Amino acid sequence: MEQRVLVHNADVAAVFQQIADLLEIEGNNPFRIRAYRNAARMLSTLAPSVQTMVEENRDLKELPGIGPDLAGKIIEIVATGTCALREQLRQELPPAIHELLSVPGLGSKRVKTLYDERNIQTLDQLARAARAGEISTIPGFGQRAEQRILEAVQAKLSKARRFRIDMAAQIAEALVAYLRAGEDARQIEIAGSYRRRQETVGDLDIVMSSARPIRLLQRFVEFGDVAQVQSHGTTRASVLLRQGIQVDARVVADSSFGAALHYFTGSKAHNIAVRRLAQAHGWKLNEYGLFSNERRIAGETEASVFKAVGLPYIEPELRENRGEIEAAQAGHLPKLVSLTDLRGDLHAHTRASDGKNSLREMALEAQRRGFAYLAITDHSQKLRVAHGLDSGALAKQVDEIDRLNEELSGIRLLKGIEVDINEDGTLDMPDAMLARLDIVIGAVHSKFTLPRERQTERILRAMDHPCFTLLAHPTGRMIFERDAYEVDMLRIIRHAKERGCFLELNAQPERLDMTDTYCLAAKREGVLVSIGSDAHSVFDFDDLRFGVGQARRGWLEKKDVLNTRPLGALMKLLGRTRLAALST
Ligand code: DGT
Ligand code: CA
Ligand code: CA
Repeated sequence: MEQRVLVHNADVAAVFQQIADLLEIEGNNPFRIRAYRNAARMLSTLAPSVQTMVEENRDLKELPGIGPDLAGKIIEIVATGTCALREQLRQELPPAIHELLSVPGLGSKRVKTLYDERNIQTLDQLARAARAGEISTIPGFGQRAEQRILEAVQAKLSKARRFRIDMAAQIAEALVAYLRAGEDARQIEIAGSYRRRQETVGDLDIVMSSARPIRLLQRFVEFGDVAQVQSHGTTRASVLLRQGIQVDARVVADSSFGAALHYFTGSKAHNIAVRRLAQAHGWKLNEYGLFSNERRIAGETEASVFKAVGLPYIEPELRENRGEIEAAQAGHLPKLVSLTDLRGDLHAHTRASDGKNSLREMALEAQRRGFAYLAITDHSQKLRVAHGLDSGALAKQVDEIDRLNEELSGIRLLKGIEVDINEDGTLDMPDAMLARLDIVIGAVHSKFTLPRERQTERILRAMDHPCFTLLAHPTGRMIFERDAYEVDMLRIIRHAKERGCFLELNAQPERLDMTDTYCLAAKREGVLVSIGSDAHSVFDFDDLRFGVGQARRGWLEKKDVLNTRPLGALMKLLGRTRLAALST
């Protein structure tokens, strides 16, 4: 049974208003524009529902100002939620220009002027022009208008912003601790993209159960970081924190907690797929539970919901409708790697290059954390900004590592380097020095703009070096700052397989490079992934958890991750690289 989607008169009015705006930006016939505006105004105050009128086959031309053309549009909007004309106009104009209309104080006339006079098409361009004082010089704008536009557009831009997982984690953890201290919450989980460990989140979604929801939500809106309370009811509330991130909170009864947690964890695509399974039984699944008619058959835990629709528990990181439902049905869900599976870390820096701590401090911290091994991989000399090591300095460090290894118990320091891959694919360190090391991490730190073919060849040639073990941050992307360089990752993954070397999943939250999909590709091709902290201080080992989150999104299991191996097995694998290279 199709559920009837409610289309309010205001929804139809909004489509007409937008058509009028877009026609006006385009400089269309004023009479036509006015017809849409008048119809929008009429609809926004009309008592009878046009949706009902359409369903009852009533004649829409009875309505004031509605001729055959607009009547047809209303029918189209009621049926589809939009209409062909609006979609066509959206395509003809610069794709982002309708965003400008959403800036308070900017009507279509002003947007058209900004477009005609200064070719402003996006919110970013508008903010830049306002900051540069270019708006106040346009007739009809003036300095006050410019200031108001700047403020409005900045507020808008910050709303559209996403936040890195590490920033979200800080806030989420503080908020959860604060809510727990209030003792009104029985269960608390941050759901949404955060729980699915996406590398960035749009907002935070918090799901709680409580017998005292009103007191709990009162405490929530009084959280110290709240800058603005956007809504505050008896079962839900939304706040904007001073960091610019929004938090949505919902409180349900314990009997609904699992269903609510599942619903608000998403992803939406996953939810839709699970709901379809429920519907196949004639059941209804929503945030309150799984229902057969009015009877709740599951919902207290997520596992109960999955079980009722015939599935084993599916980890949040897998819930993207990327095959997890089918894998669950077939009993082929991966057993995802966890932080405690990691036996050590293969990428760390010391004060010898650009790290903040000494070799000894890094070693002691790794020991304290129970690592079986830590690879010391400072930069090579080509990376001047990082005070990279030349062959002599590295030889000195290698001796120091030998001494420390004799002194320390329970942990083995591996001798390594994060060596620059030169433009021609050679490595920035003499072969004789590389041959003395346990691990050679190659990295691209320059010439990011080489054409795809050359960038790929550069990396493949580096992997051909018999000492090459591991490719650091394979695509070079920095979240929000720098795109990945152009490179053929599938060829690189396959070449790594051929050469017996490995790929890094760099755990720094600004990198998280490789992405989840590349992790999955590496797994499929049988290439082990090293989750490396790339620590530049003793605190950075904490970043490993973000790397593990990304690895889990990429379906990686313990066996797919290089640094889950005990020391002995690891050393064999690292040695095999060389043998594979030498045998070809
Ligand atoms: P974000 O915040 O953009 O990083 O991504 P999410 O996944 O956290 O999305 P959000 O905050 O809009 O909504 C949280 C979850 O709520 C989402 O993952 C799934 C669920 N949800 C939201 N809207 C819908 C919907 O229209 N249908 C269904 N089935 N689920 C929805
Ligand atoms: Ca969210
Ligand atoms: Ca949300």
